[in-house]
Order: sequence, then structure tokens, then C-alpha cells
Amino acid sequence: MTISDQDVLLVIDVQNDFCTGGALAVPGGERVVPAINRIAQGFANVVLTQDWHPGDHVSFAANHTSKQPFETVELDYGTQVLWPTHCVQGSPGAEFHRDLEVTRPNLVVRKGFRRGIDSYSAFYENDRTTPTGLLGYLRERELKRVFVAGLALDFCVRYSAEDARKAGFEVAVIEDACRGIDLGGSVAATHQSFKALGIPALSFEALL
Ligand code: VGL
Ligand code: ZN
Repeated sequence: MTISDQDVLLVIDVQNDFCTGGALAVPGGERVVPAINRIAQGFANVVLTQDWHPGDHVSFAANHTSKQPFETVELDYGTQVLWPTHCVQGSPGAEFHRDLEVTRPNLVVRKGFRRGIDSYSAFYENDRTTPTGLLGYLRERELKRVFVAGLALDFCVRYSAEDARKAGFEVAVIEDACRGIDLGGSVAATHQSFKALGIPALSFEALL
């Protein structure tokens, strides 16, 4: 596969809190780093996302009475999973993994920074209407194909890939450069949804 100047690599949330030892560790999370660093070399356009929550964020179980992580709560925008406190703005857990190559990327999109609303997708917050601005960036730059990698496959990678596809981009997910949380069958649901939307899974080796 040939990567062109109209392609973008979208790297989702490769942050310490999603890696081994982190507050919301995704099994093997840090293992995506070497693959992402290698394929990023071939892209003229690389965008990173960074989960970036205030300490009093509504998605943290600790900010609700009698709630445990991975339980859900009904908010005005719908059902929200409650997470362990993670990716707090300015904390070490919110930093990119130290081995992630961060000089090549030309944009960092921070998300989930409003207290009352979570944002899995790089494009829209969890009310599914508040934009992050990334869609405008990609359109204005006239980018056409979006390759998605990172953490977690079944949450932020999933929502980002789906939103990109629904916005009309050609989208592929680099599955071996992703790892999932797998909560209540969420990895299987992700695969089904990708299939229904026409989002193929690639190996990073196809991009070398
Ligand atoms: C994520 C849960 C909460 C992710 C972020 O990056 O997939 N998941 N915040
Ligand atoms: Zn988060």
C-alpha cells in the first residue's frame, strides 16, 4: 500500500495511564508504540490525540457517590461508563508514553477537557454533537484517507474511526497497532461495527 500526502495517521491516546502500570491500563498498551513509530515515518501528516481531563471530570467514578469504576451512570447526553481517575491534565499519567515519537506529528488534539462531558472520539464529544475541530482541520487540509491506531481499540479508536468514516473519509484501522479494554463484549462489538461501516483492519506491516 502506498501512502500519499492526502493520507493522515491518527494516533489515539498513547498515554502512560493507558499503558502497563497506568491508572486505566489497557493490556499490552505500550506494545503499540514500536509499530506506530515505524509507520509514522511514512506519513507526511500525523495527528496525535491526548485524553485530557480535569480532576473533577464527570467520567471518573471517584466523582460520584457509591459508584465503582466500570459501572455506568445516566447523564443528560446518555449512558456514560465510569472510569478510574486517569489522564488528569498536567499529570504524568496524561503524558505520551516516553518511547512514542512525538516530533513528527503536526497536530495534537486534546479531548475530554470539559468537566461535564467525556469524549471518546477525536471528532465529537460523547453528546455526539460537540465538535473537537479535527474534522475541520482534515477537510481544510484536504486530507482524504485516515489510518487509525492507538488506545483503546474498543473505545477511543472505535469512536474516532466510526466518526471519520461517517464524515466521508476512507478509513482503515491498523489493528496490530491497537489494544482493547474489552468491557462486556466491546471488542467483538467494535469488529462488527467496523465491518458494517466498511472500515477494514490492516496490519502495520502493510504500511511499511
Ligand atoms: C479512553 C476510556 C476513557 C480511550 C479514554 O482512550 O479509549 N477510554 N478515556
Ligand atoms: Zn478518558
